[in-house]
Amino acid sequence: MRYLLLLAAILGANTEPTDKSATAQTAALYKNLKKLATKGYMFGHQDDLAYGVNWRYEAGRSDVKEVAGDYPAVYGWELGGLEAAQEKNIDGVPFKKMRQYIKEGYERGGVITISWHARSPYGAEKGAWDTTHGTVASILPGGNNHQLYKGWLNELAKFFLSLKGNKGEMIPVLFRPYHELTGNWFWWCRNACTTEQFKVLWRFTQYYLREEKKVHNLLYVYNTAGDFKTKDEFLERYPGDDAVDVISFDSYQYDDAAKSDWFVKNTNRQLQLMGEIAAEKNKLMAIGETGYEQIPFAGWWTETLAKAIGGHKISYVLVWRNHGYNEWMKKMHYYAPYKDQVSAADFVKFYQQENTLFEKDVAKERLYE
Ligand code: BMA
Repeated sequence: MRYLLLLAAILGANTEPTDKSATAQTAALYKNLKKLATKGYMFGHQDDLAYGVNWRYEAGRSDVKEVAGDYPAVYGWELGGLEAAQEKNIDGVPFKKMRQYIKEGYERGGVITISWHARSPYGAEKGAWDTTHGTVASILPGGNNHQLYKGWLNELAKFFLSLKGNKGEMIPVLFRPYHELTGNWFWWCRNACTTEQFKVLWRFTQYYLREEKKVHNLLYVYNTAGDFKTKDEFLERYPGDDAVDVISFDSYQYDDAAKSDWFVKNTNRQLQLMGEIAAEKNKLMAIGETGYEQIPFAGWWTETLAKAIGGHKISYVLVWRNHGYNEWMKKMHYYAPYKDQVSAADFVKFYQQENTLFEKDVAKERLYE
């Protein structure tokens, strides 16, 4: 009996977020997401309420809703550009509108996650994709861009603190800074800074937002690229159990899903590895980003994605944005189906699966109470 109580105490102890001063709603969200992960996984979509393949900024619209009859459970938003006090983010979404969309999703009971493609102070053109200038070293304490970096964080803090629900409470956010950190394409990636520098960057950022700016409505999401092969690789730049609430990776389908089972097998294997880490550390886990651009395989949702996740207890999976035709890429760029898209019927089946959760499902859970 004594051992059982002890065990319960140890297991129970970890239903609190790492921020000991987290707002009541943020702490409730963390606790409820842990419970929810035993029942199923939430479906998320980047920029869902702002635009879709054939429309932009039309109130109430959502490609996901127009196919499945329900909004996604998780809404992804992107802050790139906010650090430079821009009015619109790198994908043209005005921050003013974004704030409103965040509030709408939250008030309906959905969950908000935010990424940040911050531009390097050296990379006027390449922005977040500038990997050659030692940006991280320059923005850490003692570096010549450190004051500038604090200015960026001031902008972020202002934004996070401005996210308020109808009762004036702060809206909780799953913040996923410095994502795909094991890759080689962003200035915070493995090829652009040392392991130690990365950890200091993470911990300084968190310290500054929490302690200096009093931002207490964030759960922190650690996010690697889809390239890790071992638990050690996944954890190489992990900044500490006291600094991370959710562990995750991003992984996309690049080969032909109709012919290849690589994505299913690889995602399965990675969820197995990440699942072991999540169990050891008692953390939530998620697929931060995924997708198959233009979803050319009609059965991708039930035949590929659902199978790739299998029985793994993830909190959510988020697919990337429905930009539509992208002038710069010279191709269609979208990851969720829209009305009459080739995978739309299969998406409805995916929606109907017992363990996929959309907004109506999570609204019932009252995640913030
Ligand atoms: C990428 C693409 C880009 C976009 C960036 C940040 O995957 O969608 O068009 O600018 O994400 O959202």
